[in-house]
Amino acid sequence: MTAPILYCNRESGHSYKVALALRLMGVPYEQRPVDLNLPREQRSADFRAVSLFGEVPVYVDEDGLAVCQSNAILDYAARRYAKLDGRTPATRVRVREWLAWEANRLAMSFPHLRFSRRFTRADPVLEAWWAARMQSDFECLDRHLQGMPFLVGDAPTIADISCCGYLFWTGQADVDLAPWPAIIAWLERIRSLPGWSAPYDLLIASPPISAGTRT
Ligand SMILES: N[C@@H](CCC(=O)N[C@@H](CS)C(=O)NCC(=O)O)C(=O)O
Repeated sequence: MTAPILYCNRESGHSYKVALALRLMGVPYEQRPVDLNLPREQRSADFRAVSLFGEVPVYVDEDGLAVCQSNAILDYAARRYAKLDGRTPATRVRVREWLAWEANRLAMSFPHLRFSRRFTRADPVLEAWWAARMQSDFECLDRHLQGMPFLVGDAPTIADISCCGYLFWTGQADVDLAPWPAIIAWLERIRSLPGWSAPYDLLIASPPISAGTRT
């Protein structure tokens, strides 16, 4: 058995989700940065060998099993380490519903808007579409969090970790969270969890995103 490895990038909120979950679970592992400026076929051979889709994050566990896709990794880690999961079959189902929602909704709006505004500008029509979709996603999240400390009840789960992954970077996209106070309060609760660390404190240095890079 060897220490698990997380292939990641410092500007990737999907990588941050996994790094944060492992930190909160107390799982020791090694981070290996991936240069996202390079075409996929030029990325390191060890990364290409484990990355089914050519993207970060990829987690390689103690037994050498490689798991791709941030939410699949969160699901795997919650089961393997028996942490940050629902306590009953019904709540574990709720947790996975949020993972699927995040992948289809949240991950398709704000991360793209942030990448466009911070790194490589996309077509304004696309930006407008992401911004509109983000509004609707943030409204859904905010509505759900009103009167509920975490997405699935009283304790944090991988659902929270998945959905918060990019939201500590709203300032980078000039998005003000003021219209969504329940999200602000929820992020504050996540920040207060023992072991919480901000994205740039948790993820090791990677080659900076170059002008023109698209992900
Ligand atoms: N659905 C994937 C998305 C992963 C993703 O978009 N990764 C980006 C960085 S955040 C990436 O590796 N981009 C580089 C590339 O596609 O070549 C997940 O949840 O892990």
